Amino acid sequence: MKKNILMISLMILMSSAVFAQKNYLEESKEAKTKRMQWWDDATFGMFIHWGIYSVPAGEYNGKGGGAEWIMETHKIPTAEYEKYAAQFNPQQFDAKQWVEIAKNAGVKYIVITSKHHDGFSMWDSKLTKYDIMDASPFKRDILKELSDACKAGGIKFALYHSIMDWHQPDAMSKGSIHQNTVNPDFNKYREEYLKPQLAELIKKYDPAILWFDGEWIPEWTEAQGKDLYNYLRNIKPSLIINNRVGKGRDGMQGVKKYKDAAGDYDTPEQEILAGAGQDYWESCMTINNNWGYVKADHNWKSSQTLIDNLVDITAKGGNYLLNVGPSPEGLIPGPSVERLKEMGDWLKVNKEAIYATKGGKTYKEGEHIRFTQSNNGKFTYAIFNKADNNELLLKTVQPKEGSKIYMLGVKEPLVWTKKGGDVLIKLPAELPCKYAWTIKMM
Ligand code: H79
Repeated sequence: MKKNILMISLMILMSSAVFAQKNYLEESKEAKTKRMQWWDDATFGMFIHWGIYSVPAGEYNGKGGGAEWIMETHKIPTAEYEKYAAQFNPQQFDAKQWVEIAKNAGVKYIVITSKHHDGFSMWDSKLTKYDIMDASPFKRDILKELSDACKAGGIKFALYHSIMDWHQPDAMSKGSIHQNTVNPDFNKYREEYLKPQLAELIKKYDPAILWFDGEWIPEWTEAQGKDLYNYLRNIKPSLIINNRVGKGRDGMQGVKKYKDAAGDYDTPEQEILAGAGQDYWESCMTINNNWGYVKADHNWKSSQTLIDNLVDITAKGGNYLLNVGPSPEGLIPGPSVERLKEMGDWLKVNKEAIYATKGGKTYKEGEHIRFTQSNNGKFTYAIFNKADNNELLLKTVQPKEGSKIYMLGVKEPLVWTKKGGDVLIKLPAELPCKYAWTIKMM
């Protein structure tokens, strides 16, 4: 009898140890909504692609091509590529300045590369010598400096991390040219390198988001993605994780291929969804042609395009993750800074129509008008980027009978009249900003 009780209590003890790992894949909708709230309200983030690939800056042996992919583009042998680590010495890196730039842009979160596909770790990892502290002369904890500056500046700090790794022998994917082992053991890489490195990152830098990439290699499976998702949220329950943790991404459009795919949000890359998204989603886009720093890339998007993108994405219920690629000296390129500043100036006037808003079913009218709604549903915002004859004609969304309507950044209410079934709004003689303007109505 006594023996039986002992056995039963032992079994209960063992099973509770097993179930101490919570299954976050079965999170309720309410819990997810709560966890995602800050992210949903943030709307605008800054992506930073920075690593030792900024040293070659898009050129190898006199030939152009490749940025953060340069190792693959030019089939650079591992031993040769490693030499860039010894040259990476960004003396002008100033985390506070980067955060200032982000804040002036109106950015609410930063996602920086802790490790890209090249496998170089941008922090002092106990698991490798191929990292910024052991292999570079810089000897500074970049991620700590940046995460501290973010915390001080009220900006969320997040990390991009590549599952694919061209440097770890056990991670060598089928068909990879960076084959430096005979029998790669992917499970070993996963259990003894990838997961412990991520645990290290969470412990040291407390990221709000983990942004995975490089999940398309054949060794990575949806089951491994779900396992990783759960592993990470058990370490930090409030963590937000993108959909590239698993295999659910459907091409560059980045939306879920199947319903129970792992990850909290979809990740269209270099494109914006054609209509309002069904799930949480974020468009990541470059500000010129490349993610990583490329000396010869001067193809900067105009401030008009960047603001139009932000408005379009917001109206469709998504977030905009806009990238910068800092130089090997540690500077965010001037043309990026200028454009970000223009966005920030625009947001100072129009922020109410962007942050903490919902995209609507009616998210646009024609090519020049987009609609957003305040989270509480009280206000509708019509954002337009073409102001002809000092008037605006609205056909689809109308103000409440007898209500006052305003332009953000202008004190006096605007005069409006019904014209047939449409609404004609007289615009102020002087507009409060460049690029696009917002009508606020009930
Ligand atoms: O980090 C930046 C790029 O280096 C990285 N993602 C951004 C954020 C990137 N990696 N690859 N690509 C961009 C393009 C790769 C596309 C493909 Fe595919 C991978 C084509 C086939 C495999 C996309 C994913 C389409 C199918 C799976």
